[in-house]
Amino acid sequence: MLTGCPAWPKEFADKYRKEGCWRGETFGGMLRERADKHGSRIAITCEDTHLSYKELDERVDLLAAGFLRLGIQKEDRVVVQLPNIIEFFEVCFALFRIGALPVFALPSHRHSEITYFCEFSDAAAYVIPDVHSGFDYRRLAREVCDKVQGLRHVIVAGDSEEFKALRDLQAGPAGYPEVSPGDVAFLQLSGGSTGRSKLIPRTHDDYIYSLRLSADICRLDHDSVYLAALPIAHNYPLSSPGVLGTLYAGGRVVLAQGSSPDETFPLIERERATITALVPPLALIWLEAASSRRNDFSSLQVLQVGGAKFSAEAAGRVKSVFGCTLQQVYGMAEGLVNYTRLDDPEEIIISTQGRPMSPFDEIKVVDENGCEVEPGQTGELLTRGPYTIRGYYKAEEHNAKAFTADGFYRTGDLVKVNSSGYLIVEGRSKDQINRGGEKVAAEEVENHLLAHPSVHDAAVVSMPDKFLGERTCAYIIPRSTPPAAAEIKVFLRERGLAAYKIPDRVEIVEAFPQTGVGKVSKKALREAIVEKMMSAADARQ
Ligand code: AMP
Ligand code: DBH
Repeated sequence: MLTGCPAWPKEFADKYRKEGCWRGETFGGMLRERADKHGSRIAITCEDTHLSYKELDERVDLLAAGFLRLGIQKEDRVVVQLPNIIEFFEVCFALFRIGALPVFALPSHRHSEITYFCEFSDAAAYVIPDVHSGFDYRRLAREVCDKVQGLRHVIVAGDSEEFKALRDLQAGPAGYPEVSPGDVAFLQLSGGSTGRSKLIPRTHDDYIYSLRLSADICRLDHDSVYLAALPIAHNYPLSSPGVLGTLYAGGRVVLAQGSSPDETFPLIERERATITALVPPLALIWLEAASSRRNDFSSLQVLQVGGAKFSAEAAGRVKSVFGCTLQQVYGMAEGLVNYTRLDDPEEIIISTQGRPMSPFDEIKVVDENGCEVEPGQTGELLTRGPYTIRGYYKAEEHNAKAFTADGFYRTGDLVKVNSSGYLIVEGRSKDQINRGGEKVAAEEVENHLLAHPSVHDAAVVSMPDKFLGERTCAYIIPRSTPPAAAEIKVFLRERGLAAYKIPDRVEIVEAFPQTGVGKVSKKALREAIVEKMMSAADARQ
């Protein structure tokens, strides 16, 4: 394993192999096999381009050789920040094939996040599009290069300006370093609960197992068409079953450029999509839009909703509006994924977040003292299993807290388990805001706020929101002259923070409420903002 990545203890690794979870496949090999078997079938559709498995495999070979020639080696980290374009697959599979590791940044990340990923992972290269959604990533790359000394290459899909163009990297046949199924394949990001995102090492063996199970549970096969409406670098559209699960099953991935009904509904119709994945706020928009349009959704068999809690009320409308099965998905980039099954009773599909996908997933629900609660009671979910990591990358101190001594990951989610073993997510104990599926670590934003000259102290909490589920509210104690909310937002943006982390609301206070032991009471702050919102609503009536 890559240095800094805690491995599964031998007895567990042996068991997962013996039980047939880990079958010794690698991503490089998987694509080759699909190309040999399905050759001319279309793997990926992006606008008017259709790429077959064979073509994808050939392009990956050329690029893998190009990466090697550039000096990218096995175990080198490469920060990949690509949107839903074909190059995402070419780059990732080429890196997989030579044993180099993509670090999956999201298109919404800005220089604060990217600089950190490059520095922390000691990245050899950074891969970007030229311009996407009106944002010029080459500008971002310049800022990153100014800060990160060790970054050797910036590679651009499209017009590269002073950087290297992806299309110029291709090289002739090369011998590849040997890649083992137990090797780390890439570093995925956690939503973060303490400060910055943690990096999550996933191996070929463990991740491919999760793809196989996901594809099976979602009944994917050659005829499946997965519409990728969410950014595919995120673990959910990447793997549950997502784009990689679809390729595993030999199906076809259709890349949408945006997630709005205008961009996606005609694609579902034209490409005859059979399955797609949404976060709850988007599902609400789709539900609303679908009832007033005449699009043909008859190809759609499964509509997945996950990433944040989906209300039972909205869940109950999916079947009649789209004429397909709803599947709730509760997962995490650290591993464990829960699904409602396609043939589950309606009641289960509407009111639970599913059950673990593997019979080898172990789950425990514990109270604050770490003792298991009575069945049906709410507590924190702990989990361990064949595709759940045993520790974050280079995070020894944090790992000691985030995992139990016997290797269970502390999810920070408050859940209860019903009598059939299905999970219901009730809340969260970690200091994170779930903004419609986008996770915001309170501490990360607080640290940025504290850098403002007028800010004495800061506390970021969630406030309820009908549409996103939660939004962020930053409470600030000023030093002297209180800063204006707009000024705070501009300040954070200029520090290069992704837009979804900029507080939706800023409240200036003189002091924070405290808990019995004198800690900031975020609970009291959350209650205060709810009260304020309610009295403002009353005043309007
Ligand atoms: P991340 O750390 O970004 O991988 O986000 C994983 C977290 O998202 C989980 O630990 C949950 O807090 C949350 N989450 C994911 N899916 C759901 C869901 N269906 N319902 C409620 N929370 C969810
Ligand atoms: O929110 C998530 O991180 C998530 C949701 C659903 C996830 O990682 C997954 C499925 O795999």
